[in-house]
Amino acid sequence: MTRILGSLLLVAAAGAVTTGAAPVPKGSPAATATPLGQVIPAPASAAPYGAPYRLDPGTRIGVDPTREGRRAGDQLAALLRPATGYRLPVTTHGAAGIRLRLAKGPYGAEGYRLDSGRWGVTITANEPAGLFHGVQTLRQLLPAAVERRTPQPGPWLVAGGTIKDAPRYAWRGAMLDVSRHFFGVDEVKRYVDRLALYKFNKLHLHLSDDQGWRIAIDSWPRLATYGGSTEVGGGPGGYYTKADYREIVRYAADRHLEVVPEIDMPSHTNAALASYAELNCDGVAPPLYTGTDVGFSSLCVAKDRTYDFVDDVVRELAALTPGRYLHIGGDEAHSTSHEDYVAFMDRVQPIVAKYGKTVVGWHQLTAAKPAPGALAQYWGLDGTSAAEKEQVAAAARNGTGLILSPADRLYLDMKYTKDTPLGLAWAGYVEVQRSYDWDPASYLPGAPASAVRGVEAPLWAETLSTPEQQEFMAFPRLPGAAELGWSPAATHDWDRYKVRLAAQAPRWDALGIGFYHSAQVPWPAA
Ligand code: TNX
Repeated sequence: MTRILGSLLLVAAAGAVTTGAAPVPKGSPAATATPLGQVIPAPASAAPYGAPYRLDPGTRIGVDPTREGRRAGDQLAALLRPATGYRLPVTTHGAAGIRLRLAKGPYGAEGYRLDSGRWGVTITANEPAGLFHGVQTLRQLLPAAVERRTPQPGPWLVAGGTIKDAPRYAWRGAMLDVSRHFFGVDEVKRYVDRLALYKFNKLHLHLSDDQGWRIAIDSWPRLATYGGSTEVGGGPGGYYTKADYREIVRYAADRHLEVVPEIDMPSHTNAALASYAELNCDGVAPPLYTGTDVGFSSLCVAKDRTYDFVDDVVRELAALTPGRYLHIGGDEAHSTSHEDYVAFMDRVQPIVAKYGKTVVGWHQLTAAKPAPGALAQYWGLDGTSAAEKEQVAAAARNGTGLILSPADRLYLDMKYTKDTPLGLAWAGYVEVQRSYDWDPASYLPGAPASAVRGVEAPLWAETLSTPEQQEFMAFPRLPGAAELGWSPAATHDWDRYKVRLAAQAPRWDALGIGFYHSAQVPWPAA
């Protein structure tokens, strides 16, 4: 009821705005501001009141006189200039319609407060990350046309009121599989742009698998030059030079995403085994692999040389990684005995620690002894055996943190329905409601809610080879993952969520995102 009243007030107020610019025509749909809470992920609280702010050609962006303050202002200006056509100077003094302020308050490391009214919009945060997330909220409060890169008519209204917002979880991840098919630097940046809009803060890159090794390692150069030379289906593959990789890390960091690199071990290693015969127990390099089977390859657990290799790779990768985490895979080691698996993880986890990083592993790591502080990424599904779930839950009770990526909820490579032209279906079909409608805190029986560090949506690429295909599988499920990671449990409600989700469609159109038009979502008429 309050929500409806709020929107009515906004509509009324929008018609009455007089800022000196041309009057807003009454009844024109563009003349009403997006309701304050109509954002994904849902903010922790949104209290609409008063008149909206209207950007005009004289709007200035006021920032703190610090490097970080200026950078946040420059990013906002770059976002708004093309569609508004306004100059939007970024200034450290004098009046400004939009203010970005770094100031101590109850916002946490990533939270922010947004105040808006006829007088302007102010976003306040403790940290630059909070300002950035607040800017993403402001972006979604503006009309979808703001995403276009050519001048649009406006008007540019921001509903009046106050949003106080902070994330539920510290880990809000998305994973790209760049191994099964290779995606270049620009393609990764494009996905990062999508993630930033929804307040994700981790970009997990699956950098090695049977079909391709994608990161240059100076001490083992053939990993990339040979091991990276193909992909599923036999295409040319590719790899990131260290300069490429640093560019991805920088681009992500500018958008407050931390890159989590993964080298999957001891299985999923055919590309490495093919590149160096000495890594094989029998000393014979297998051919490169371009199929889609899993679990057939293994590093030679008994050979010391294997750990020289792991040490070199982890050392070079850690040096490229400003973030705290390094993912060592550990899934589907079907051709490694349990004893060998445990022995391998006992030797590899200390190497990660030696180079100053914290281990993340797929949840099979809990069959070994996870290192202190390690995180396990759970990718089971409803049908996973009770024993396997309990193994993970027991580790969680023992202090291992959990990242939840249930395959039948958050695997973005699962088909939506039987008719989806792309993707796999081993975890079933995952429609939009199924993907969204669960609670991370109570998801895994026997795991304490406090063990859950957050959620992550992986996008495996056996069937995906273009950004358009990635986006079709990611949208509209990716924003749901973002909301599970960010929004308080109290805001979780499919019937309301689907309305907010539908309202994103014009924004995706403006951004050139081709999404799956799920029949579960009340999309606006085209
Ligand atoms: C399982 S999830 C895998 C991947 C596949 C994916 C396909 C996980 C840790 N392993 O190797 O690409 O399924 O959906």
